[in-house]
Amino acid sequence: NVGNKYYTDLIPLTKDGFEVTREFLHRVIQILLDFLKSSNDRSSKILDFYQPEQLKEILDFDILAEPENLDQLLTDCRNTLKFQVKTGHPYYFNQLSCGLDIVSLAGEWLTAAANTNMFTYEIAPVFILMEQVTLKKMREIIGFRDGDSILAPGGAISNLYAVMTARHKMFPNYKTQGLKCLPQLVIFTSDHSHYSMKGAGMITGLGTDNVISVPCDNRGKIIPTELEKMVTEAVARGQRPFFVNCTSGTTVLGAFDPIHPLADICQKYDMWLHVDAAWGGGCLLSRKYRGLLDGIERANSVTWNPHKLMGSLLQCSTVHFKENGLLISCNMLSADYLFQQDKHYDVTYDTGDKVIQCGRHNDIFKLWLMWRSKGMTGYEKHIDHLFDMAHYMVRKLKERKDRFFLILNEPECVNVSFWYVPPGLRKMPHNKEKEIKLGQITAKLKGRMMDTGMLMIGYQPLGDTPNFFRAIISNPGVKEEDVDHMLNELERLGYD
Ligand code: ABU
Repeated sequence: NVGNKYYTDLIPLTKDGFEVTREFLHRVIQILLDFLKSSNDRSSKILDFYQPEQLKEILDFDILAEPENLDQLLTDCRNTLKFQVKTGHPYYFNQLSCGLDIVSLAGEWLTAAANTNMFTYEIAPVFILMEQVTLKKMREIIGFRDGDSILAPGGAISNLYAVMTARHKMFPNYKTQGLKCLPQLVIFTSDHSHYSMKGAGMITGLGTDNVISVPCDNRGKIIPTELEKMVTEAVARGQRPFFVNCTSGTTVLGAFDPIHPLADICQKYDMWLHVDAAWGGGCLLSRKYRGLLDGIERANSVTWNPHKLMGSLLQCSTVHFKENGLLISCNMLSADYLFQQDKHYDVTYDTGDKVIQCGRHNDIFKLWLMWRSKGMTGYEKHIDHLFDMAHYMVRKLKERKDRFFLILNEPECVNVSFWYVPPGLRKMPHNKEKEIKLGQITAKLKGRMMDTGMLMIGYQPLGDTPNFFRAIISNPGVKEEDVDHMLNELERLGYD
């Protein structure tokens, strides 16, 4: 019975506290197992939605002067999960990261228990080696023979590393002299690419005006001839184009930019080619879909987030460089309290000086363990299944074409974008006015979805296209009947 006990009864504060500790953690695990069970129970809700002010009334967030007992902490744990969205639920299609892999979860528990920092081999020997082997494997899959990689806190930071490293390669004096030694550098990226490219321009001192958006075709893919035109215009303005971002799997439509033509342009104008495959990188594991990233081996750097298509637990983002040595020379600050050069082991295994943060979370164990559990063949099946489900959904939407309107008839990835068309608009010809109405209905339906809690799909506008739904199929537990549920539920919620 832990009811009347306090944190002071747990190890390490109490010498004989192991039994209370065991009981307390068993109860936490029971709460966690209940959460996992309901996350996979199709009759249970994904969320109990409350407005922020209501939730503040329901939950007690106060941190008091006096300690709460362990029973209260268990109630806090249960309530926390009760009001959390179940992102592993098969009816959750809301973000690029859906699902909850149990092996990856086991890795994350043990990662928390090991509670180490990834900056030195000294305190994370197994995890450092695991990271090296896994990242090398990813580079081989990309097609980089040598190179270097690092795990970063999210794809935006991975993309930032790519910009910083490119600048360092071309202008190494920047590290000591700062902006004054640079010409006006310019980044090019498609107008469907992730907003983190603008962020990288802002953070690196280029300014967002110097992150130039290149138009896309009607499938959301960058138009290489437009890129070349804009590069020559920038040169004529006296600017220095130095970085092209090619997106492999855009956030909204899931489009893949053509890598070879962009690589040719980069070669011609001496620019760094970065492939942001944060979303689409997982396709490299499937023989059927790897071709979507044809030419990726020509990139100088690649972002690839295993927490997206590969389904590793959040967060797990990687960035890979073709040239070895650049990461360390770009970021090294040689803090000698951590990175002593006279340690009694090979200090090239210390990763901490390759990164801009000091403390770095261990994001490798959950990925490595999950990958071991599947092997290459299991991962290929995982990716192929996601695409099968997306293709199934597109077929079903086409069968109900009086009630749904596909934004892209043949999406390239597992993003399926569409409007739900309510009864009152079905006879109206498709024009801008109708699109505006459909956009308003989309936001309204999302509200109903969240209030009833049996479905979650994201929505957004894109350029001058008003709000539409973007369903993401990245939970390998999704089956055909779950896709049927999604469409039926949309029709039920949008009956009027
Ligand atoms: N690029 C971060 C993930 C965004 C999304 O889930 O839609």
